[in-house]
Amino acid sequence: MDRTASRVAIVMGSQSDWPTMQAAVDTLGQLEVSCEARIVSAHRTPDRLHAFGKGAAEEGFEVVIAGAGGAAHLPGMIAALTHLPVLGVPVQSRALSGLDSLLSIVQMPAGVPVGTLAIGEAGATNAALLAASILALSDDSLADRLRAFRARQTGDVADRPVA
Ligand code: RP5
Repeated sequence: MDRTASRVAIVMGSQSDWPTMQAAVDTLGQLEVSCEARIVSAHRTPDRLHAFGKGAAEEGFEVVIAGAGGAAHLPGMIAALTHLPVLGVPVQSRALSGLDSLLSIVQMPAGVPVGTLAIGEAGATNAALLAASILALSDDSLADRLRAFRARQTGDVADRPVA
């Protein structure tokens, strides 16, 4: 495995998914986890999808975050092509507000899992945090950074609302 490679792949079906998926990139950046963002469309670039899924582990990625909207088969197809953990982010669609994306990603048949997060930016952020938690199982310094992240988050919550 290439130890200089990025640890997390963040793939999205379209450029239009970037405003959502950027939250995953930003969150991994805060935790100093290396990642690489790519556009891989299941229906517009099927050969790229196949090459990415087949080669992801060999490229050195340890976790894949895949975001897509609408008939969002991207995360499931990637999960079919790799043994790496795949975290799916349903991107909010115009037609059905992302419910279509969510149902397309979450309801995988038994045997090929996709860890499905919330619709939109919250899902992208949490996919990054979950990816970091997975990597932290064998990375003590990342575990420390995750604990510090949580402590900062807790510290940011005021005791009382500002009236
Ligand atoms: C999916 O279709 C993408 O993931 C995106 O969320 C949605 C719309 O794509 P564009 O038409 O904006 O390229 O493939």
